[in-house]
Amino acid sequence: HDVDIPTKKATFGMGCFWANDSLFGATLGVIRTRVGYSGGTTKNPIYRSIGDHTEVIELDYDPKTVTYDHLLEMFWANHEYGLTTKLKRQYQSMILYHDEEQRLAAESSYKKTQERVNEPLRTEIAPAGIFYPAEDYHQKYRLQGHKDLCKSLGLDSEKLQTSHVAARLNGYLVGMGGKAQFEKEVQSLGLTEEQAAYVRRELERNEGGGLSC
Ligand code: MHO
Repeated sequence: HDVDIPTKKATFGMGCFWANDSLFGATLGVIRTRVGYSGGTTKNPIYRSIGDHTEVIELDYDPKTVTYDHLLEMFWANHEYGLTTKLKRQYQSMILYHDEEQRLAAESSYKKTQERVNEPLRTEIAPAGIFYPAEDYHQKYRLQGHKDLCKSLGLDSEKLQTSHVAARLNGYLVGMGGKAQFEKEVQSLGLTEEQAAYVRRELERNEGGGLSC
């Protein structure tokens, strides 16, 4: 691990996991991200044979910097969960909790959201079970579109799931997090001048553009 502080896990299904990887990767307090399949019962799912699993994102977050409640707010604000949209199981809205505290917070945020939107929600709340990491090419998907940058960062299969800087850049490159936050922490990311300039340019080009999949 390139950032070694105590973290907790959070797991969410919020549609296509590429977008959520970028959204949370640029969120302060999120240390590492990885995408995968969970929430089902079939063995060893892969992208082309996902079984009854769902695309989810797994976060390692620093609870001193970002609260689970804040992550839940981001969950509700950034995907489809109402009855009006018919979703495949692959894109099921889902909160997989890791302890009792997360379960209570998830259930209470669900109630609040239901009162606000005043329609039944499709969101499933369940204990986190086995998480199957997705194939390498799905990890930090937006970052991997920048081959030279990836090469210069020395990202291997393991680092695609454990690198803090990879999580951050995967967000910044598509405009998540924003320029002000990037400038505040760019020193601590350990980038070369050239890498920083490249990311800054992409960030400026994409900021405000929103997420797409
Ligand atoms: N539209 C994309 C979705 C990818 S996703 C990780 C595709 O069909 O490839 O579900």
